[in-house]
Amino acid sequence: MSESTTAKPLSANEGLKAASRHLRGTLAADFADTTTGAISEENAQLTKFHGFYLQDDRDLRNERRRLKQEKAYSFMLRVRLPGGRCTPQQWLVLDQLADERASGTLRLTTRQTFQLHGVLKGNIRPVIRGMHTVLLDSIAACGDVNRNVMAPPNPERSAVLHQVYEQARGFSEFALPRTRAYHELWIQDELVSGGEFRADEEPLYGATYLPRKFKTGFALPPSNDVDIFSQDLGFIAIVEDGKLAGYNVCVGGGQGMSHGNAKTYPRLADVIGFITPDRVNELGGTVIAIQRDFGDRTDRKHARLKYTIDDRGITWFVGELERRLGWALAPARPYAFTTITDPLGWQRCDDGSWFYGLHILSGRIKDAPGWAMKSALREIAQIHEGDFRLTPSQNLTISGVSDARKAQIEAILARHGLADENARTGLRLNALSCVALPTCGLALSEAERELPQLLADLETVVEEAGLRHDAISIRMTGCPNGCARPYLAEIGLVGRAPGKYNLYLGASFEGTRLNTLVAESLTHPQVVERLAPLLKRYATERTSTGERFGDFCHRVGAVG
Ligand code: SRM
Ligand code: SF4
Repeated sequence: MSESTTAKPLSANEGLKAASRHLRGTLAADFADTTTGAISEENAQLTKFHGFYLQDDRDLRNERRRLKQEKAYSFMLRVRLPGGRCTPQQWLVLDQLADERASGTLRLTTRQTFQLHGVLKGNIRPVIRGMHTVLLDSIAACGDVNRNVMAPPNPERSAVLHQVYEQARGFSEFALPRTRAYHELWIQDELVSGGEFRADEEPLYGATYLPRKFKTGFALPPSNDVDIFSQDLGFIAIVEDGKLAGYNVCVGGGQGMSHGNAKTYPRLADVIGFITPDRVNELGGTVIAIQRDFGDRTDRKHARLKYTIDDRGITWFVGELERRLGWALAPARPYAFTTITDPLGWQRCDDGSWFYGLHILSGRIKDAPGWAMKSALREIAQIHEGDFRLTPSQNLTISGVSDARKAQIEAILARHGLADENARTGLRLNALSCVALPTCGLALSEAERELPQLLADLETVVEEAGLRHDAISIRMTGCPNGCARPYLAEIGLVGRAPGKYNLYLGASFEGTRLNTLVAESLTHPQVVERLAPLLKRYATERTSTGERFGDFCHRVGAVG
């Protein structure tokens, strides 16, 4: 299938996928083995396609090594949740599974879904079966396939929003792998070790799936809440005369890079033209097929669509796309993004109902003394008649609330110490961080656990400078892979080593311009030292036209 023209050997994962009998590998036997909490390296690659990763608690590594025990293995499981929508019933099941079968917390991700951490090997099946009872799954939440499809969670419950969401959900279904391995292994128990293998058809992916992960998002201007230019494939809804006319298509976005490897870089997607809504699946499927056939299967650090496009050129890509489609894209239509921020607090919708946007720092849902987020949301789920929408900024929208229920929800939030969650500084409300330590095997530094103190330190500066109500985006990750999309933040902090961060400045607030590296390996105090004078200058020297911090950094030469 691959037309990739290189003599280099294929990466190890390619052989693995090919031999996996459509993602079955020896998973059945591995999960039957109760002598270890781990699975084989090969199977650990395959479980990603099923939505879960082998991890170990890195806080416990030294102690376990000292005691000559195996690492504290467990799994992170990611739910597939197109557009981030879930029902109260689904919420309650995940809440319970987190308590009974995982680490007791839920984590909202930057792609609008849930992660459970600390799922022991023996709990994988019960968790997946529990999810299955409320029609949730984790298929293709990770792996070399189209991942969780993003869609705007927040704006009005309008007909257009609904259409865009349905289109995103439809595309998620369309681009799912067709293998029955997930159901056989985790739900039906049909395939025991060595059992008969029934060949599956994978018309879109073939036997070796994609060279690398693939990400799709739908945006509805003026909000770029899904960070559309960071997606491999983006659909920007164009509304004319109050109706959905179609989508501008963009391709080749991505964030991941590696320190010290100039061949890897974050890239903004290119807008390549306009299509009508009925052509979304056909176009999206064709983009995926081109990446399947031309993506670099020899080097996983060079295997995303962004590199395929940069290696061959966008003109080649559009030509190949239109050749396969048999029709040409129309010229892109005008659109404008003005924000990425989630609306917080109560908002009235077109249909007369309300939604409540709730800020949740780093998307971590847990209970702490005086701050019982998990219990509060459980209670809300027990009385809620609408749905929940997870946002790309790791926040939550409680959507479809009637006048009668508003006061009840407010009372629950207040009783659990959450009345003022949205009354934070503009910096905190626009902060994201990735999970990083202790679970992420790739973390070079802390992120989620470091962010609260960093924000507290910067908030002192922000308050003194009179910037409390100014939205400034700050995103922190524990390594350069870019899971909190740090290269699209006005202030980006990227882990370099334990306690050390690279500082990036100057992205546009609405996610249309990447930031620039301005300092390497700063400690936490050095980050504050470096940002404090700049924030103070911003307070007094910004233009009177609402100049954003990222734009200010460019104008005053703070960015290279
Ligand atoms: Fe990510 C790998 C967490 C969004 C780029 N990401 C990982 C892993 C699975 C680590 C691993 O491979 O062992 C992390 C698990 C940590 C943990 O303990 O939970 C992880 N990524 C996350 C999440 C949970 C961050 C968060 O705090 O919310 C996000 C889950 C999204 C989801 O629900 O599907 C998450 N990851 C992203 C994003 C943002 C996005 O997609 O909008 C990116 C940048 C966009 C992109 O893909 O270019 C991202 N993650 C990566 C990469 C680098 C990919 C690359 O092309 O270089 C890796 C490493 C890899 O794939 O080798 C990675
Ligand atoms: Fe892990 Fe790096 Fe992603 Fe953070 S950015 S979750 S440290 S892979």
